[in-house]
Amino acid sequence: MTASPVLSRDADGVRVLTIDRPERLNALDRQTLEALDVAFTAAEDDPQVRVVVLTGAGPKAFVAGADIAQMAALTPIQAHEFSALGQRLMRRIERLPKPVVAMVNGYALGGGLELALACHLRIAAEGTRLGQPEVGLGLMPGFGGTQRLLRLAGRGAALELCLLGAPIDAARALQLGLVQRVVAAADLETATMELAARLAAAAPLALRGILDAVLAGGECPLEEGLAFESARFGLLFASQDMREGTAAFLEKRTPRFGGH
Ligand code: DAK
Repeated sequence: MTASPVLSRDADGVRVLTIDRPERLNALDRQTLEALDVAFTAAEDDPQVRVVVLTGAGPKAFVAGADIAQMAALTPIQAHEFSALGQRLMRRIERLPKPVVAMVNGYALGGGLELALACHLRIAAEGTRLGQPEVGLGLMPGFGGTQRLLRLAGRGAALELCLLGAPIDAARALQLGLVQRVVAAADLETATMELAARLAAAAPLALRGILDAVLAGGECPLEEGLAFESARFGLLFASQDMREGTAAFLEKRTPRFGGH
């Protein structure tokens, strides 16, 4: 049996998934996309998992893109299937009812940036370079990059990144809102795990409501988004965690959320 290209470890409600192809700068081949799909499905199904952190093995790259060597040999039908597999994975991540944090530890290019953009939050190391260089290969983003860049950073930034294909540095990515935080490479893991621990201690049903409402709001008119938010807000009043959170505030103590 060959080893999975995705490593998984758990720590206090946080599942850390590591794409483990450092010799290929963690490029996404079919096997890796399939393994990620399995890993995210398992994380969703496991009630012990409250937060997922996604990263790449080695010091150089988060993910340097789709695997160009594998992609170059695809027929149009296979390319369509490859794109569908990738897009399904990105959608699964984006729709995961638990926060997913991308720990971007180096190059996030092409499919790698698209993967990071599908996560809910991104924290990047200084020195990271992010971009959509597909145009240089005679291609265009195929895992949702045009759409998620547009929604996150606006039309100008999406067109700049995709049309020119030139990578940007972490500081510019922060300025564009593509990443939420930039830290020194040596501090990346600690900073990410602190963020993840904070999310793991929060009320899971409240997080889920927020994730669902923000995602839905990006895809529908304001009136529908507001109605969705009200419905989900009301639903939280049926949760024990809402009772616990408000009681803890009034009793001046730290709440303990059980996810019910
Ligand atoms: N795929 C395959 N191998 C890769 C790779 C990639 N994306 N990126 C790097 N590698 C391999 C290199 O070939 C090299 O292998 P060896 O030569 O050692 O055998 C090894 O990883 C180390 O890389 P380098 O030697 O190149 O390392 P450097 O530090 O010199 O350069 C680099 C790092 C990131 C600047 C460079 O490796 C690079 O430019 N990599 C390619 C980046 C890129 O163009 N990424 C975008 C890929 S295209 C679609 C669906 C999805 C997509 C498209 C269509 N549909 C089917 C519709 C998505 C496309 C993409 O993501």
